Amino acid sequence: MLKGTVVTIQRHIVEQERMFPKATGDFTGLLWDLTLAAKMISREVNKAGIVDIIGLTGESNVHGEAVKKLDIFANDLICKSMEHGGHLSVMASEENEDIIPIPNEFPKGKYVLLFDPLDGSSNIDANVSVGTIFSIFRKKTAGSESLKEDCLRKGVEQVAAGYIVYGSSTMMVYTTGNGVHGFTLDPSIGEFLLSHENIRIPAKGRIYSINEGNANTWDEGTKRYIAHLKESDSATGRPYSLRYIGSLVADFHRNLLYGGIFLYPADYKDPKKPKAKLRLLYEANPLAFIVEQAGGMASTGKERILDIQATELHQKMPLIIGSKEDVMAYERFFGQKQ
Ligand code: P6P
Repeated sequence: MLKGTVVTIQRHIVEQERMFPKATGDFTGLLWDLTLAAKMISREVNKAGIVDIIGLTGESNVHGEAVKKLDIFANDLICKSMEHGGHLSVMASEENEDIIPIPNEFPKGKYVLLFDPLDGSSNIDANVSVGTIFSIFRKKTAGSESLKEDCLRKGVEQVAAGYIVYGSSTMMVYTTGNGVHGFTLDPSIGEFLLSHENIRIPAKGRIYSINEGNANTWDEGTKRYIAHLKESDSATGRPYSLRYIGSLVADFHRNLLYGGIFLYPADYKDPKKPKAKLRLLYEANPLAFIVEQAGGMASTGKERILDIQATELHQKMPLIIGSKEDVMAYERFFGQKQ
């Protein structure tokens, strides 16, 4: 990239497309539509305190979680922004129990979009950063029908993934398999401008992110690993620092830039039936693609996230993600018995 020039995300996406001689511009159009939706969600999130869209809708989503108006707004906006472009054959969202077919009045395309429209939304009223997460596959079935089968994939098959974090500034971070690049929204011109080219996560961090309130539900290996982090580190003579916002995109984004490890292990209260919380398709997979492209690692504790074959839209998975040396250290502890 030319140094010192102003690069918009639109221009960056076109330059990424040029790396694929057979590219038809379809993929570029899809990402452009996503950036428009991101700008409109950012506008609403940033004025939520003013306009009466804070508060519960009185409804709940497929997971029984109370739904905030901004969740609904973000979900509807992404669907409406993406369904008519002719780039997609099917969508699936955290907010919708089943797949979101492309209406018959619109042309269908060859891509699949999976997304969490507003992750961390329970934090909205407290003005804590929230985020949108997206994962894109190429349709694998023949024909143009909207099929769930095209959504149930292995993370390694993703052609793009990214997130938008709505914080002190709005940033969009994405990968198409050629590194990870971050863009900061300049609201005065309504453009995402390249601010973090080719993000690399430090091999080892000094931050761990986990909900310590769940400590009694952890398996023995996780307990030992977290206790290990609280001892003085041989290299620095200091323990790790705990940083946990409770908003996945915000916690992940900080650790991507600074280094560190985010952990949401399964609940082992019933060792025969460990219970995970985070979703594979539109939380773990896209962030795993990003972190690996940035030189990091994403694991369940014993398996690479991107190798897991999805079997359900809202399938949950333990997520251990961040600096490679930290995730590898966790894997050495995980599974240790008494
Ligand atoms: P807990 C938000 O509800 C979310 O899905 C993620 O954004 C976040 O990392 C996690 O749940 C927080 O969960 O159980 O620590 O409140």
